[in-house]
Amino acid sequence: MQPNKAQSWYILGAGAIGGLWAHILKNWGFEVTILCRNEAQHLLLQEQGLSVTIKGIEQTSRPRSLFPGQANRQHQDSIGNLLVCTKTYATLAALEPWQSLLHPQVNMLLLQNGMGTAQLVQGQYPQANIYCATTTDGAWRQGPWQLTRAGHGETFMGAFSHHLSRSSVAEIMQPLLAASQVHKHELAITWHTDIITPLWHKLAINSAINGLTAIYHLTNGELIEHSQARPRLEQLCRETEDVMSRCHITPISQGLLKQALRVAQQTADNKSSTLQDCLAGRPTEIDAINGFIIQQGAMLHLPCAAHKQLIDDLRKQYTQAQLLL
Ligand code: KPL
Repeated sequence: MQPNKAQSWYILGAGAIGGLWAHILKNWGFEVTILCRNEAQHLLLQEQGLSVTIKGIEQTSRPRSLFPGQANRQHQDSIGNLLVCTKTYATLAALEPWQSLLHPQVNMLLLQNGMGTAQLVQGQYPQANIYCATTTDGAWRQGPWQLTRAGHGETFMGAFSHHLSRSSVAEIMQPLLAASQVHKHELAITWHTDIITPLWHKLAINSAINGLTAIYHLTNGELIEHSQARPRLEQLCRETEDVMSRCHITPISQGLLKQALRVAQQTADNKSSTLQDCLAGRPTEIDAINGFIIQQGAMLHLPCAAHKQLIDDLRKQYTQAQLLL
């Protein structure tokens, strides 16, 4: 039997986007529980609440939270619906402490950058009902449990697991989608019957922008005219489009290069998430972005030289930075 408490959501990886969803879902009347990494995080959240600044106005919500190994966990219901917003590379490790609480047929909604993680999660949790989402919403963390909403975009979600129907809206997602219909201005979520297409399109744009901004230390806008980065961006776009077409992915309207430049322009003052990761000394998600394209290309005997060079350059730079610390 599938868990059906559609009004109750657990959130793993409550950083900027996960925190934003926790706050909004709580305001919409859902029962929200944040899965914290440790007791200190949990205590801080319970003490100060989750503060979100939207259009200059700060609001605080008070979602429930849990931390691994909590004494009263045996009285805890199993986790039926889980929104996962962790960094891609940290997903399996982040799920691990909660494994015993996950309902075998847990509904997992992965809202993350890049691609490839859903396959890994499905491998580890074969009975899980996996859904994926991709968003153009923006948010950033000001501090622990404090975040600011940046851009207002749109979110597509759809079924990933082979055993799920893609065409009809999953019953479990109906309350979420219905609430979003009413509060579109807060979070605009739409069901997509072929989620792989928007996931690929977002990945393609990120693969053109993110790594290069980190290598040359540029804001997204500075990338557009940069004498060294721009030709590399164009080559990345050509290679990605080759892979996409051989994988039978619907092409991006007006072409990837035009779209990537448009997004770079629209987010001109942003530091990409990859540059932010590099500056903070965190691992990047580049393996789930450019690495995924290289992997798909390899299966089709496409070399993806520009993507490989990008990962090499980033790795060298990142390792050097680590050595200098
Ligand atoms: O999604 C992004 C990211 O930084 O990961 C872009 C679209 C490049 C905006 O910064």
